[in-house]
Amino acid sequence: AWRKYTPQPFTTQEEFEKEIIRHIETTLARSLYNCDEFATYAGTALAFRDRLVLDWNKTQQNQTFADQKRVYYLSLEFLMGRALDNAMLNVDQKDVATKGLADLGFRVEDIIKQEHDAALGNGGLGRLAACFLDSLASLNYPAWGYGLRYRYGIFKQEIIDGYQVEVPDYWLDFNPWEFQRHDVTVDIQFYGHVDRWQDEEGKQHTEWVGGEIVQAVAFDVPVPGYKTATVNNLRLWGSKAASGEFDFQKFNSGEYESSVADQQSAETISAVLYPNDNLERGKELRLKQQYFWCAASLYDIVRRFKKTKRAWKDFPNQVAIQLNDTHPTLAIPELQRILVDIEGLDWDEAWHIVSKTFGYTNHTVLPEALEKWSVPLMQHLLPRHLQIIYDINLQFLQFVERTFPKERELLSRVSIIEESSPKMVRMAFLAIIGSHKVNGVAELHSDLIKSTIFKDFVKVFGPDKFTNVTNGITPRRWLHQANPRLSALIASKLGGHEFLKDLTQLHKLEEWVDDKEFRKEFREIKYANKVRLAKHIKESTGITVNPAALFDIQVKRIHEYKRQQLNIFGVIHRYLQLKAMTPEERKKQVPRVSIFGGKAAPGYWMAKTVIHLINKVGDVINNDQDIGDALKVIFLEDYNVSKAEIICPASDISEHISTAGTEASGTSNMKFVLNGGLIIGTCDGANIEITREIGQENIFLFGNLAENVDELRHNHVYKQYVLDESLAKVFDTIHSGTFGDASSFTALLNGIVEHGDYYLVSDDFDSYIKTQSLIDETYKNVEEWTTKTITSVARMGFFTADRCIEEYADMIWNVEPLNPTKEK
Ligand code: 26Q
Repeated sequence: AWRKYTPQPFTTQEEFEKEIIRHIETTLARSLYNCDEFATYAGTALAFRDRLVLDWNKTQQNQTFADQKRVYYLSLEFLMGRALDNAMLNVDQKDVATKGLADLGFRVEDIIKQEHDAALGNGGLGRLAACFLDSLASLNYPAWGYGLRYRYGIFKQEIIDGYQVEVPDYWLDFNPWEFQRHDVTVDIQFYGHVDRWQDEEGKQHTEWVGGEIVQAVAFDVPVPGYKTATVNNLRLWGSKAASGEFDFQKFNSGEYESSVADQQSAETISAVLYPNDNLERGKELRLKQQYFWCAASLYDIVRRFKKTKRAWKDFPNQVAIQLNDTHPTLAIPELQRILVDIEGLDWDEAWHIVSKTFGYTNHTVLPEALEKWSVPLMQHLLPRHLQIIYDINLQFLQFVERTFPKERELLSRVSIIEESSPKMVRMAFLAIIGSHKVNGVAELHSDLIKSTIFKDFVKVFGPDKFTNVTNGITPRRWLHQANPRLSALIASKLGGHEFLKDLTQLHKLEEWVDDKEFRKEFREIKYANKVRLAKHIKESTGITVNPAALFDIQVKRIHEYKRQQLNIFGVIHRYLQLKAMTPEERKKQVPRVSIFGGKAAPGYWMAKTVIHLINKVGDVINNDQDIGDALKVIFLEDYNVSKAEIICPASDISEHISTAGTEASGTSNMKFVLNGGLIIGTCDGANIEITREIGQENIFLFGNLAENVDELRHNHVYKQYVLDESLAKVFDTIHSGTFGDASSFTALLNGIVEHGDYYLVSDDFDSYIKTQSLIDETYKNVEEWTTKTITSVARMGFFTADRCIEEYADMIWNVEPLNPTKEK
């Protein structure tokens, strides 16, 4: 029996103020007379943390007591952003905090800004994990996240002379949101060798004897749900030297330096997030990170299961483990090793348990992003796991051979081991074989993986093993927190904020689409959000932009497949057209601000060239007296979650223009539309489903379709190709040195003109600029634009992460929510 929960409030504003002051004076030992914004942030965070912690403890106790199936979400990335604003809103006490802080002489926005983003991720995959945690808690699922506690998150990006410069992101100076669990540690081994022996009864035993031991220490982060007492746990593992006999002896025997070096080498494992997004690069330390985190998490999960004293065959009824991409795939051979080598189960029994426990989510079809590890490296670092992988493969290939006896080539195609030199372990194949369900993240993507990279596995396992769960976003952070005025306006029409927990209710907004007052307020909110972004642009770049201009935004990791180059070529084309006009004609054009943001992987030279080009083009256009407000080009440095919260509510148009078939889903497309912006996009990823939901009259689609990509690529290589005339003019302008030393950009242009234009920029250019003109025309009609944006918001209910989580829970995890109990 459970009662509906209303979060425990700070009874009064005075009580809240008292709590802040108590923390500042005692916990932080600071005098109120020199209490700056940072100390006030710290005091406020600690006051709210206190509110979460009691519910957190109770949730964990409740989940243990209920003893039902739990979900474990394994992700190497959790892009959480800031926690304080989210905590205030989830416990529904932001108004009290705002008033209390005002009373103490501070503005709540200034206090919230003091917090450092938790930036433990690269982009979409990491942010998806964070949205899922929010939904899991908000829907009361018993769920834990497991990740790594990186000392350095994704680097901070500075733009210096138009170039990206990476600065380390040390974020742990003061982090009130984590609790180190000194009592929760796991020793993790690496290297070493494998022993085999037979006992008296003739039973075979296998034991991996490690060479290096590193200790994993748990750091727990509370994850509050929205207006519920459920506070789930995100457990991040930090690495440190194991404090064994050995090190102690080393230390005492005068090998001080080498003992310190061991310490540092152990701490290196969780030191830094790899900054590649959609690219893998076979580095030993990355593999060490993966094993360290998988082994610690599984030890923890198995320990928790063993406390229930259930039989092993019950394991998959108690535990669902979701693999966020292939990064945690080693969890599969690790669980098999625990069950066979340590717990003494026979192979088949163990494998049955393993393959019922895991689910695998694929996030990419790009070949360069598919993880492969060299066999020699794995042999060296994880000798027992390599044996287990070979045994899994043997069993699997024997099964394939029995089922398809006539198809010899099929065996090498589906083998976990790629017969290259050196041999490679294909992690995606291992993940498929070791899981009971495999899902893609949008319909097109889920179809594509079935017909391309995993085609043979559909044949081997049948189509039911493969499914789709289209991504979603949490409306709490991406509407209520990022755009409080729009959230309040919607609430005023829908009878409160309930829609934030059932986003399909948004459809009722369509009843208001013709309401004059509503439309006016809706537009005013968009304008105010653009003013807020314009202010941020002024502060960070010194450039003044006109908030009445059309804000055209593309923010995401910089990658050739996402085609920021197409966007900037389009900007140059616009500039050339404006230059060719008379001042009178120019005045009649819709003024535009083209805004870019995003990080390039530090070793991704072409992506860095694109950033450089955007900045150089901006320098020229922004300082051209002829152009004035007609066109501005902005590169916002250090795009991250907290900046996205300012950016997403401020778009008129956002760009999601990947080569068709390359962007698995995209999630920022959803954030922009939910905040009343329209999209220019290709028929790719979730854009297709967004179109289906909001109506094709409300989205600006352009470009070639995924089904034609192969043929177009082929044509570039084997047929005479004439470059689109407008694009040729753009290239001539770059070549002429208009944007500085042209040689900086030759590789970028040659990739298109001479080397096959792999991402089909030239094929889509004409369609792109025509669609941009259509956008200008449409924007001139304020009423038409308003109708499109309101209608789109009303139809975005499908894209809540809550819907995703319910789909995972039903189709993949088979778990039920556990409603919180709360004593008054
Ligand atoms: C792999 C090996 C070694 C080092 C790094 C990596 C690595 C790291 C991050 C590989 C891939 C990633 C990130 C991928 C990613 O963010 N994919 C995005 O996932 C989103 C959520 O599903 C989708 O919306 C995007 O379309 C997809 O690009």
